Amino acid sequence: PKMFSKLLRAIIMGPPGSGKGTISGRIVHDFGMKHLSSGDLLRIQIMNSTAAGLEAKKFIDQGALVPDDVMVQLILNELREITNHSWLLDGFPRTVPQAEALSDKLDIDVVMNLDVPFETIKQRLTARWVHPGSGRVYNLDWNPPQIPGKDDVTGEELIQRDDDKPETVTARLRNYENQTKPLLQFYSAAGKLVSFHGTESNIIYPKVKDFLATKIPQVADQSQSVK
Ligand code: G5P
Ligand code: MG
Repeated sequence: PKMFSKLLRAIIMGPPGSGKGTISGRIVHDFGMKHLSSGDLLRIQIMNSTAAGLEAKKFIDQGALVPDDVMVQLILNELREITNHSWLLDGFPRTVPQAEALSDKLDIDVVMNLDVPFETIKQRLTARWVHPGSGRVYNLDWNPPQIPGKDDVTGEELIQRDDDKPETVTARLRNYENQTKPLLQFYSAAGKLVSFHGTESNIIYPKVKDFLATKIPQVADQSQSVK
């Protein structure tokens, strides 16, 4: 309906460790979009030992992709719940069949691709620590937590992801190349793709912000249009 025509449906893509979570956190802060990370969702399912979580863990720990049907069901269920808010999808879709299943159900407005070289990425991931409850990400070299090992906001324990071991990172990058990169062509052909090239999130983010500002009303307008 017209009322919600200002809502934006956006996807953020990029190889493992390219800064999707980091940039998404800034977008949420500046634009108030809802952030839905497929990886965070899976990790919550694993923590809660759900059937889907236990099944997914086998793939994640090997750096392989979780089967399409499991992912499509999981994400579409979540998106159905967000009816009156702009959203930002992070980590989904990751294969062409996932993208097709999504576009069968919903129109996507923009796809932002973080084009960060593999060499930059590899060393980042072994220094990453995360807050499992919120998905907040830290890096011991780059943005360490204020108190070592603790989340800045809640004070809860940070953990390292099981799939950040060097050999698993290599598998994730290979799978990105083979299975996810073809999506760039899919969204470029649909006229949705915008790429941001760089090696530093602090340099990439201002460009993302300028771009999104042309697509989405500022936070104040947003909260008015939402309720
Ligand atoms: P995820 O969770 O989606 P990935 O591999 O796509 O995992 P990841 O690792 O979460 O992506 P990111 O979000 O792109 O990376 O990057 P980030 O966390 O923001 O930044 C990485 C690190 O670099 C952090 O420590 C951060 O602080 C630091 N950093 C950021 N910017 C800079 C900078 O400028 N400089 C420096 N020095 N550091 C910086 O998926 C996990 C698994 O779940 C399954 C798969 O098995 C996948 O492997 N899965 C799916 N399977 C099938 N289909 C799907 N749709 C799936 N979604 C998830
Ligand atoms: Mg992430």
